[in-house]
Amino acid sequence: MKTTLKIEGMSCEHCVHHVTEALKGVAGVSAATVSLKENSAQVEHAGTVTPDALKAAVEEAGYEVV
Ligand SMILES: [Cu+2]
Repeated sequence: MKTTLKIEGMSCEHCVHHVTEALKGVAGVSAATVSLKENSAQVEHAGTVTPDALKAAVEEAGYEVV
């Protein structure tokens, strides 16, 4: 499955890395591509992963999902 998240609060490549690692840390996530330019993340994941779990991971890393 693929989910696109809109993320607020990223300002540099360090943030991108932080968010990418947070998303990859969610069990069932196989890939995460984060764009600073578009303030978004494309996440590939198993059907067991809920959008709420992805949102929680991003928020735990200190960023906002909108
Ligand atoms: Cu940053």
